[in-house]
This record gives sequence, structure tokens and C-alpha cells, in this order.
Amino acid sequence: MKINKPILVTHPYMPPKETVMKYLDSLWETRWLTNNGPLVQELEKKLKDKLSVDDIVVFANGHLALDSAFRIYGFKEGSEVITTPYTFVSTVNAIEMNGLKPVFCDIKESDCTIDENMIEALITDKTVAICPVHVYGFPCNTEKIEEIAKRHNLKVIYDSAHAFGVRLNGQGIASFGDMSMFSMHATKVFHTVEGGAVAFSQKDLRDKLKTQKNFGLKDKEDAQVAAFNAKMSEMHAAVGLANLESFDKQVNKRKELVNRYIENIEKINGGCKNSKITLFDFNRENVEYNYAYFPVLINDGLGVSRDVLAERLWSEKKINARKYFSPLISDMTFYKKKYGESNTPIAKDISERVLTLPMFYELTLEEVDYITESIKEISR
Ligand code: T4K
Repeated sequence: MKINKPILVTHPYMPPKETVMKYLDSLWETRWLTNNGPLVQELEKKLKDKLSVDDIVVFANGHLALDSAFRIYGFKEGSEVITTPYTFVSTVNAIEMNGLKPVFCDIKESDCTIDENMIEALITDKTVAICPVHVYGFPCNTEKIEEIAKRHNLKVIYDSAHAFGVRLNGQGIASFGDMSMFSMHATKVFHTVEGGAVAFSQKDLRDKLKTQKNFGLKDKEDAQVAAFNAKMSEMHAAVGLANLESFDKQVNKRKELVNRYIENIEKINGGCKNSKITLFDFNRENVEYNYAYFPVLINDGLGVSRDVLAERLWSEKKINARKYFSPLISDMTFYKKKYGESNTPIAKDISERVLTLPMFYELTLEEVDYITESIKEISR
């Protein structure tokens, strides 16, 4: 197969222009462009239904949404938050920039989420919260995490950046924990170009989150806290409303692509499961996946290292596979200098073998075949 443009790891879904215009048209009438306008309110209402959550507040981006979730609790400086180093740097930055100390827990090889059995050993009298990440949209063990949090009186703030639309045991993924942050960045399954949201159940959190994203102002005139501007504009909300209309269609297409990848990679592995390339489980009966990413682990049996494979996929085949997530956050300059290396051997091993293959709505089955054929060819 010949390709005429590079295949990127992801490509934003573009809703039909007419659908976006359907929402945008009203702005030329009302001139109401931001500051909790009608489209933002409509988006919050629709997201609440789509995600089956009690309440949700949207933000300018996922990072500020997560930062706000920590900020409104006003944890004492130096308090500890247990998270993992296997994530995007935003997760740990949100903890650090709130004056809190990230404490790194290892992850499970099966799905790259926090190893719930290792959390308790990390709890000290300074621990105030757990921030687990539903990496690639794979759900953490919410039941065990909540049980631990309850026993030790800790808050649970999920980084659900990847998990928009995921369900666990029939429940929306954000119905677990105290708060869950979704990223609605252009590269996500559901996007508002830039955008984020915090979902929650406890009633008083709505006012606090809304104050936090609006300079700390309550009722226009009085600052209750010193805060930033993290409001979503009406333009962004319009894109979100338009994208929401095709979310299910998108997920179905992604499922087809994932199944084709799995079928092809099983052939590369021959009869020996995961011998050359480890596949993750997309078939848990109690999970409704969103197929946000397609990660694999490159094993010695493939005969080519992950780094060489990634480099040659790009230079020879114009396929942009990315190492989400490598390096570990604890190995990044700032965090390594401040806290030293983390004792998280599974996360380290996975970060050295992981490759996320292209996954987006417009990708074709033929392109998936081209990608897996290219991997086969390079590894020969
Ligand atoms: N927590 C977690 C676990 C996260 O993964 C993220 C974000 C956050 C928190 C924070 O949420 P936000 O504040 O972002 O809402 C990307 C995204 O920028 C970032 O949102 C995402 N995680 C992270 C995993 O990936 P980069 O630096 O890898 O993006 P970039 O520019 O290399 O783009 C990736 C691919 O997408 C490229 O192949 C090009 C393509 N692309 C990208 C953009 C922006 C396009 O085709 N069009 C585009 O407009 O971070």
C-alpha cells in the first residue's frame, strides 16, 4: 500500500461544518461569547446525561480542571498525594503546583493503572488524597481504591483525561471517587478543541469549581479566593455540542480499528500469545471502552527494540507511533531533581516497551493493515 501523507498517532475528529454552524449561528445574534454563556450551559447539561454523572463543570482545558479539583480542597502545603509516574505530566504538575507532594505508586502490567495493592504501603500521616489515572481509558480498580480511601479518610480525584464515555459495571466512569477530570483536548475521543471538565456528586462542589475558574469571583463582585481564569468560550462549547452528536459513531469505528489491530498482531505473534507484541485486554465484560488509544508493548521476541521500531516506522513508513508514556514523570528533569527516581519497576519496564499506534476516526482498516505489515517488515 502507498500512503500519500504521514499517518499521525492521532488526528482530531472534525464535526460537519453545518452542525457547528447550527450552534454558532446564535452567537451572531446574542454576541454572548463567553462567561458561562448558553452554549456552555447546554454542553454541561448534555455531558451530564452522556456521562451519567450527578453534575459537571466545564473548563478551558483539562489541566486547569484537574488543578482546580485539588485547589478547592485547600490541602495544607506539603501534604502528600499518591499517584503514578506513568501518565502525562499534567497529572503530576497539578499536584505539585498546588504545593503538594506527589508520591509515586507502581502500576499493573495488565492495564497500566495504579496498583491498588501497593497504595496502602505509601500512606503516611501527610497523605490527603489519591489521584489515580484511567490510563488509555482503562478503568482503575475503583472499588478497592474507594475502600482504601474511606478507611484512611482520603479524597479520590481521578484523572479521567482519557476516559470520556467509559463505563464500568454499567456506571459512568466519573461516578466513582470525589471528582473526576476529563480532558476535551483536540487529540481526545471527544473534544472541544481545548477543554476540560470536572464531574462530581457532592452538591457544594459546583459553586466552588465555578468560583475557582472565574478569578475566585462569586456573584461578580467579591473574590472568595485568589484564582485564575479557566472559563470555556461559547465557540469551544459549540464544537463540543457538535462533536457530541457523533460520539457513538466515532467509538464504533474505533472499535473496528482496534479489533483489526488485534487480529493482525495475533498473527504476528503466531500461536504464541504476546510473544512478540503484548496486547492489552479490550474485552473485559464489565467495561464499555472508548478505544481512546491503542497501546502495545514491544517484547524482545520481536527482534527489534521499541525505540528502533518507532524510529524506522517514521523514517521509512511515515507512521508516527508515540511513546505514551515515556519517560516516566519521575524521570523528567524537574521531578527527578526534586524527588529522585521513583521505586516503580513495572512502570519503568512498561515505559521502556510501550508504543501507542495510530488511532483516530478517519484511520482506515487498510491503513491499520499497512501499519501492522510495516511492523512485521521492520522486525524481520
Ligand atoms: N492528564 C492526562 C493523563 C493527559 O493525557 C492529559 C493530556 C492531561 C491530563 C491534560 O489535559 P489537557 O489540559 O491537554 O486537556 C497531547 C495532548 O496535547 C494532551 O492533551 C494529551 N494529554 C497528551 C497525552 O497528548 P502531545 O504533546 O503529545 O501532542 P502533540 O501536539 O504532539 O499531538 C499529538 C498528535 O496529534 C500529533 O501526531 C499531531 C496530532 N495533532 C495534534 C493537534 C494538537 C493534530 O493532528 N492536530 C492537532 O490540532 O500532547
